[in-house]
Amino acid sequence: MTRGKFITLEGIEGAGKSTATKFVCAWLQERAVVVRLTREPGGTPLAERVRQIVLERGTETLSPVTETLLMFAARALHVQSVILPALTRGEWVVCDRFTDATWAYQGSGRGVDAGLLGTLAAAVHGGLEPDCTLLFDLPAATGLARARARSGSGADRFEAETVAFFEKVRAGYLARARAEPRRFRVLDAAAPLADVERAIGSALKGLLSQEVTA
Ligand code: Z5A
Repeated sequence: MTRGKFITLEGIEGAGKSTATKFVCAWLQERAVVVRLTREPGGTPLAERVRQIVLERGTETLSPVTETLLMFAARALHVQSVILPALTRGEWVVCDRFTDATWAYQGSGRGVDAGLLGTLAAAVHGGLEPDCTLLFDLPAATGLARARARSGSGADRFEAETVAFFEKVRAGYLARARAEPRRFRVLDAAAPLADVERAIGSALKGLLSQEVTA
């Protein structure tokens, strides 16, 4: 059995990932690919509970390191019980965020030490990296305006952050994309949806043809 492909979608708040995941899954299913759609933080019942903890605006402050540990705790559950089993069965896993989000948000955004992030990533999913990462790139002000128009006053802990914070996160993502150009496909997420979907289709075509020629 050939291992499935692991596709991740990344970007700042309001970049359009959730909208795009539906398009990605439909595009693959039309070509007879068995797809498992999932997300981070979350993807298992326990990891979804961790998600609630990191998103809610509670009375207790989460330090950047605590936030990082919670992201990796959720990821450890998710990798072991959802992602690896699905890939081994030959399914393609489409995941709304993965470890690049931790590098961008906790690393570039919050200033968590890169050595710690590398150690945790190796311990939690050493040997597993996405085959393709679609990075939805757009100015932070545009993404935040979209997200806030949708959420109204119910903003979560991240939606409540400043434009300056999200610009740091965006810069972190772009630096990762520059460092790994073969894995990343950077998409102009400020473009009209039809253009974004065309660019996604072109990235997926490339991935599917690798599968056929492998
Ligand atoms: N987080 C972290 O810090 N560290 C980690 O390791 C991980 C996550 C894994 C998860 O919250 C938070 O966890 C996340 C980072 C942090 N917070 N932030 N920021 P989430 O999943 O609730 O938040 P999100 O991932 O940012 O989702 P989102 O706000 O729903 O954004 P989105 O999925 O990218 O956008 P969308 O919902 O598809 O689109 C937003 C709106 O824009 C919507 O009304 C669309 O109809 C519209 N849209 C989409 N595309 C377009 C185009 N092309 N043109 C115009 N309008 C568009």
